[in-house]
Amino acid sequence: SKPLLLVLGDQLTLSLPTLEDAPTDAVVALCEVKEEARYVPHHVHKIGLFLAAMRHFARELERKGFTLAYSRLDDPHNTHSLVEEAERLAKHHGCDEIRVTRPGEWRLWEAMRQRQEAVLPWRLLEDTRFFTTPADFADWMRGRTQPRMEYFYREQRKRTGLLMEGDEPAGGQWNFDHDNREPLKGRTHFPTLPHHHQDATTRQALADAARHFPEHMGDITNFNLPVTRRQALSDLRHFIAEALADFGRYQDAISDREPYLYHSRLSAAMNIGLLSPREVCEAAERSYYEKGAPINAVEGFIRQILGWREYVRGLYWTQMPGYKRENRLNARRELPSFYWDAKTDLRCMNRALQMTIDNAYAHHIQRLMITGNFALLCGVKPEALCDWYLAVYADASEWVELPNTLGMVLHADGGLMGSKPYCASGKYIDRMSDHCAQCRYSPKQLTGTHACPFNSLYWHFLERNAERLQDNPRMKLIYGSLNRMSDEKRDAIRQQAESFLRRLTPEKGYGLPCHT
Ligand code: FAD
Ligand code: DLZ
Repeated sequence: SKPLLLVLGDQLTLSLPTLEDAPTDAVVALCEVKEEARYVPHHVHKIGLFLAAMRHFARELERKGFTLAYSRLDDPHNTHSLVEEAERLAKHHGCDEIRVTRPGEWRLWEAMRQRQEAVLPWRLLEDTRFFTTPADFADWMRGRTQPRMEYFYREQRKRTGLLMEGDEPAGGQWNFDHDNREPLKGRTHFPTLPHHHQDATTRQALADAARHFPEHMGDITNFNLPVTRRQALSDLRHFIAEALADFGRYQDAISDREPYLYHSRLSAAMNIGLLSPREVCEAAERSYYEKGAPINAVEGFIRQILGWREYVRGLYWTQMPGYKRENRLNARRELPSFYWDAKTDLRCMNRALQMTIDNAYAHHIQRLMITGNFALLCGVKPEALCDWYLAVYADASEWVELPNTLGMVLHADGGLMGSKPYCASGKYIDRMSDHCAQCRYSPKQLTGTHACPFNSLYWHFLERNAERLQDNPRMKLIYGSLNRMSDEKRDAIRQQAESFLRRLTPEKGYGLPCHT
């Protein structure tokens, strides 16, 4: 047979199953299509990243001797749909089947499965670039009524041998999270990211992204993501040498000025295939054994990749398609319009949103405890928030975005991602960041014109969801505090929160920026 080997924009890995054992007459296809940039309005950095990385990867494939069919956005015959484009190219090149590795999103997997015998056979291959397959995860899930990441992670450590000394975890503990909660307390110097050279291919790809999608979030001129394996490896080396040692202790810290702190910013490169999660974990492990990097940092970092990243992917593939429709806290509110333009006088929200607009990046605690927490407290509906997270971050693909947003942030999945919601008041934000000193609201006040809105929203959220949450053993203490409040105090908080919620302007239309 003569196959068309379809490589998707987030499958830019030479060892991809699609490319294995390719017959000499096989044609490798990469397709730039507008549908993938528009099904949610992706940040222009994200589109630029995909276009640039796909074009560089195509060159590498040609250098390796593959025959290539490459559809550009400007090609007049481009159908602008991945499935249709693959079928068009297959027909054009006389191929008799299409092979593709499992895509990162259910919608494409389903579309491909439905086409299996329609025009010509589609052969779907398992993605081997993760530590576990969906089938491995389904085995682990079997019989568990309350799956927890921590237990999955320990098995992953044993299975891979990462940070294992015989049967024991390195450093004598599985998890060093209690050492990883320090605020920055006056630290002002942080590692600066490598600046990546932009060659003609990259410059053209970025220009094409900006020209085709001018209404999307972001300004392409400050793009600095790695678009080749070489650039991604340079980011990895930089992280290991400059930031890993402090990754642990400042993992939960938030800064008013600095977007990256001691985070790796490797997610986009890993998600599109430029780096393998295994080599990233192994690089961190080597730094522990050979360079004396602290165990709390190395274990914390490896847990994010070997634990969380695999866990969310396993949940995604075992729970879809029903997972996307979950809304256990019955949240109905539209997304506030300032998620698209950062025009809000809440300092922490303004900074997290502006950094997102500037870099198509926010670190985990900004995503979870600032923009996510705010949406949770306000009762924003899952589909609106999930579409936003999917659109604005360069690393966003539904397999990883959805469980984090719908599950971890909105607690809409009945507790698969977390045994309690990550809800917090202004007090938490004040403890972990330096935003509040520069904000017009005070985290110390609960009601009144200067009170931090997170405070009244926090209690309002707990009151609104009491029926669902108050029997959760991890929420008992906080519901005890709520129940001890006087009726007058509860009324005042309710009024404060409801007046704030009434003033929120919903985003206009589906996902697109509301500025005109
Ligand atoms: P680091 O802090 O340096 O962490 C190292 C690596 O660990 C990351 O690169 C990532 O691969 C992995 N990781 C860390 N936390 C998680 C997690 N919760 N789930 C999965 N992997 C994790 N991550 C994405 O890759 N794509 C997304 O679309 C995405 N959406 C998110 C949405 C929300 C609401 C939240 C709360 C988190 C989301 N995350 C997502 C997880 C996490 O925030 C990002 O992986 C991280 O911020 C990327 O930055 P980094 O590479 O500097 O990470
Ligand atoms: C995100 C994205 C964008 C913006 N553009 C393309 C594209 O033109 N061609 C392509 O193959 N992939 C693109 N992607 C990534 C896909 O959306 C991704 O492969 C699926 O979401 C599955 O993970």
